[in-house]
Amino acid sequence: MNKTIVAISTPLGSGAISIVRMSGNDALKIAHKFFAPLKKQKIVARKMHLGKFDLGNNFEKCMMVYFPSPNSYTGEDIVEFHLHGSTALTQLIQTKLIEAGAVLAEAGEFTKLAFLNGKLSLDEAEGIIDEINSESEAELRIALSSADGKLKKEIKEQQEILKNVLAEIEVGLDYPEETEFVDLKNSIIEKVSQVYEEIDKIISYSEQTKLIKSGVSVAIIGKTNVGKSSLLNALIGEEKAIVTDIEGTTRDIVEAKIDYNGVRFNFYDTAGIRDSIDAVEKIGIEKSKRMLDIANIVLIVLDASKKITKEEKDIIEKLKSPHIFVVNKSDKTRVLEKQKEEIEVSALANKNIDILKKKIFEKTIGDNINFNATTIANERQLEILKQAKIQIKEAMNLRDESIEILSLLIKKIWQTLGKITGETENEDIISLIFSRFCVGK
Ligand SMILES: Nc1nc2c(ncn2[C@@H]2O[C@H](COP(=O)(O)OP(=O)(O)OP(=O)(O)O)[C@@H](O)[C@H]2O)c(=O)[nH]1
Ligand SMILES: [Mg+2]
Repeated sequence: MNKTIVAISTPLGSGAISIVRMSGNDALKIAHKFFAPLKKQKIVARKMHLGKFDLGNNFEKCMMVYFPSPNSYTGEDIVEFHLHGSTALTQLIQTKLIEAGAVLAEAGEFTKLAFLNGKLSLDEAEGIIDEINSESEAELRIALSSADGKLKKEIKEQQEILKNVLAEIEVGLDYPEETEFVDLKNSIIEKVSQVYEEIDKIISYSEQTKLIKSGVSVAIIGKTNVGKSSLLNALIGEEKAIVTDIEGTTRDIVEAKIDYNGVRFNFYDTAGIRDSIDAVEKIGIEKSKRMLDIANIVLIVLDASKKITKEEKDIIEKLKSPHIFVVNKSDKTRVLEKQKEEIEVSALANKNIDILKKKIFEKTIGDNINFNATTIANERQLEILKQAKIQIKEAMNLRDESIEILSLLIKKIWQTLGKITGETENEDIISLIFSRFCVGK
């Protein structure tokens, strides 16, 4: 039996308006139990009706709109109530609708229905999730290009190439006496290599995209008192971290974010590294060392007025992530030895901070962002593409195998790619994807 679902589709809290939405066969019938247009006119499709919602003892004056199937977001009948923005009111109305037969929607259920009814492809749906969750401008632009179904189109093209290859093989096997198998194999492998190139390109753009979406994490590491906290404050243009001339001022990680060229950068100011006997400071120093491995880039802060120490050399040796040497306190007389690819700054005098930001951008994101490239919506899709890439590589090395084995592998690649367009995907994964939505979307 087809159920009618209901949810509050706007964030909870007070605001100008809130929307409660129903989708399903009974949406209009349930709506009629409570809502009557002020002028008693008939409900017309896709038109806002001003009316009264019967709450039992009193009425809520609100707007109602009806989208009949199939021309709605979910493809089913949809009714929306546009109410005054109050949590108590929207919850009361939702309860009334449930009492009258609607069922509370699960997270992402509206968009899941849209997918199941052919209104959206899987990657368009995932793009919508990201759009809702995006925090920076770059993130939003990527989500929009994905919501546009660009990735799906691109992957479909590749699937099409593979399908044609499979057809070619079929014909070859049906007419073996007329087929030159060596030529056939060469031609297959050439086409599969083209698919490889395409997938590889998408993967490398996606790695950039991933960084943009998660935000770039930048760890500020160094000895005590070199000016790490001062540098954090200069980078974000705000006095967020405590600065003193006492060694060991920062004990825990101080986090701050900025938007630079449309990308989110998360800075982590850490406890200065030294041999400390203080138990709390020791924990902080352990955290700092861990940041060395997990950050996308590390700023190694050194004091221009002092010679490099053994502790600092030890930190530098352990570095795995990309890094930049930041020589701070450049307003003082230089004593420090020259470092590789260093940037001289003065956190105190705000000198060269912009140059440092630019350098961080270049070393993590690259020269520029390719917004028009086909991008990947999320980790799941990226994993699928990487899996497909391995399978294609395998196929390309199968020159000596029989054509039947090659054909089996190409079918497998085709199915792997189908997990992105949703064509070969199973129920479980689809449910998992839609559970990432909030209820009401
Ligand atoms: N002359 C000069 N002094 C600076 C500069 N940057 C920071 N300082 C001073 O250096 C001292 C230490 O600065 P902090 O930013 O607290 O240093 P930190 O590395 O965070 O220190 P810990 O948290 O103790 O590890 C303070 O007195 C700052 O005013 C600079 O560019 N030039
Ligand atoms: Mg500090």
